Amino acid sequence: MKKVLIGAVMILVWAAIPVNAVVIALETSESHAAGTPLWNGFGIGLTPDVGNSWITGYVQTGDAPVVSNSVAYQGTNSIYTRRLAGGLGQYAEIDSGVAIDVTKQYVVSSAYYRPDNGDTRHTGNIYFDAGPTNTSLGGLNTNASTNKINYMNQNGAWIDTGYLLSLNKWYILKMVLTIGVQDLSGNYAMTYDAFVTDTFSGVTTQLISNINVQSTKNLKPADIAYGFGALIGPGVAAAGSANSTYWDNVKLEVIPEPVTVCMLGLGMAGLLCRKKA
Ligand SMILES: [Ca+2]
Repeated sequence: MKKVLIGAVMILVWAAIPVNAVVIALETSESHAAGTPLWNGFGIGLTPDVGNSWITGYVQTGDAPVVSNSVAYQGTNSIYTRRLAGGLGQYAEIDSGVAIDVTKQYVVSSAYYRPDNGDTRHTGNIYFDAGPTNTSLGGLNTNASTNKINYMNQNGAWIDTGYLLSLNKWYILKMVLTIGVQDLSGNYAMTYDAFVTDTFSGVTTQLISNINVQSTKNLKPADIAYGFGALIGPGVAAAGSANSTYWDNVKLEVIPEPVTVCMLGLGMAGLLCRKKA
């Protein structure tokens, strides 16, 4: 009888243990009274649950989005944005006030609801931006004709993802931001992934992966010092009608570097005994 030891293999396993994201800006709307505008038109905004402030968006009529108790994803309040026919949007931005760490990933998310309320159009936009000038880097919105989600590509154009949204239903829109290499001007390129969760079924769908932001909008030193923001608001209204959307749990998070541990494993790949005839 001859025994043949085929192999005993030492296996080194490197495992990245996921770490919970750290919230750097959050608005649940629960601590503000219904009817309160997110900002007062003079540059003074509500203080969110976590983060620096709500500030004026780059397109607005002087009327801010307001806290509403009509419908909510969690609690009793959310944020209502409405754009009148021929009017400009009610945009507002939540800022973290936390400088960007270019070695980390960031997450921008919000619950999003399109009401069946008699308005003929229900398009909301959520962008991520950085720095004091509210320059949108990328984002998601709803195509007003097809009711499908669009993303912003590297040329600033809206591209159909094919994901169809229903009215009177909360979805969670999420974008994961990855900071890339530094260019010769000292600015950083960025890419982003986007996801949507149907809160009724609980199913999360990846919409896009590794989309470049516009190179002309690469992160500049002033943007990095100021930090990321999440800008929400309504899309364009239809002629003769308005456009309504609700938002809840608008959130910015930073993902800490994963804790990498080395686990030493001794694996016996096989011990084969062979009997010689
Ligand atoms: Ca809420």
